[in-house]
Amino acid sequence: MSSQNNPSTVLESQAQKAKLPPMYQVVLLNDDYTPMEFVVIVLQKFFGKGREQATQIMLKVHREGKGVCGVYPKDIASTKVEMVCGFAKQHQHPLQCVMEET
Ligand code: TYC
Repeated sequence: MSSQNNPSTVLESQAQKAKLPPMYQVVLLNDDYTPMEFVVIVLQKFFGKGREQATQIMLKVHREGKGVCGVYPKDIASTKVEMVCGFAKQHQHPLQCVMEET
């Protein structure tokens, strides 16, 4: 039997073709005014990071200009961006957060 006619092969090839949804990085941008401690709190509160990892990500953003907080499907990434921007605004910090397709 050719592989084309074998039903299990047909199912397998369809499974291989099934596309994963596009994923988005949520990225924090550096600025000169947002306190370091506030950024650490944001990484813990919205991205589930521990204090140590949150501090490392914050320092990377501070030194390199930006850093990845997490990778999510589009609607989750978009919600995180809105929540972080809203939280920063409430506290009158200029912290910026954006999403980028991976
Ligand atoms: N650069 C800020 C400062 O010196 C700290 C900071 C880090 C701000 C990360 C934003 O995403 C950021 N207070």
